[in-house]
Amino acid sequence: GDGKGRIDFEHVSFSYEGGHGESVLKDITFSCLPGETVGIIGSTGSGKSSLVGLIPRFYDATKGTVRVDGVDVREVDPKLLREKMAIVPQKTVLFTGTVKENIRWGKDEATDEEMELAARMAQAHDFIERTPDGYQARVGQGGINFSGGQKQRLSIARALVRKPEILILDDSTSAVDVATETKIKEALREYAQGLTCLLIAQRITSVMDADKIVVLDQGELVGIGTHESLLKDCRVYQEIFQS
Ligand code: DUT
Repeated sequence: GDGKGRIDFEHVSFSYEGGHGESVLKDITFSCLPGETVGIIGSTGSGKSSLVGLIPRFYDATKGTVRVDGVDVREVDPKLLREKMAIVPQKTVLFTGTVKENIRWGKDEATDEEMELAARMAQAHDFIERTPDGYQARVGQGGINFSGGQKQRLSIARALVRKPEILILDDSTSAVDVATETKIKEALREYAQGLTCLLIAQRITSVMDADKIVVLDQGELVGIGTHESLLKDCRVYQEIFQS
């Protein structure tokens, strides 16, 4: 397609500076086409977070090339690069302030309508409305007055209000129940068409309806394809499925 939000990994290897020199990612090649939802699955330490961290240039590849919209990310100012994307980290970061301030963080010009649509897509609108002060409710330090799953949904709303071309969810629905997670994915499909979405997950149910799934094992890409094809011919995927 000619849409924006294409990502290419070309023979990418990566090791952390000051690490043990060991490759955390080994010769990874795959593409996310504009508008695709790509799942990334693999056991803990397999390199999932490191892989997506190369896209906004939290780190740069040791070997190989990462491209966004065809351009080598090393040739792009990280600030400009990050304007195209929204990343929901594993650990949600909320600050003391209102729910509204937390969702609009980094996008102060967003209207109330835009904020509410983002919250609806993230399945956060209903629980926000149920609190006495709604969007004006105070978020305690570190978000202590919200559950883990609610905090994750607020972080997803914060990402969506930025209307990114690329959305990276790093295990951001781990504390959200499967039914609610499904609703989030359906809302994204309906309202955020054309959005390229990378979905890191531990649970197969989180990624099984993705356009394709990348399976990592100790830094190596050991499978890529749909749920059905991986169940047939990727041993690591079968093992995750059975566990
Ligand atoms: N690693 C470091 N330094 C870091 C982060 C990670 O050395 O700052 C190592 C730990 C691990 C490998 O890189 O051996 C891959 O870690 P990553 O966090 O990318 O793996 P993951 O698949 O995202 O693990 P998890 O599911 O536990 O988040």
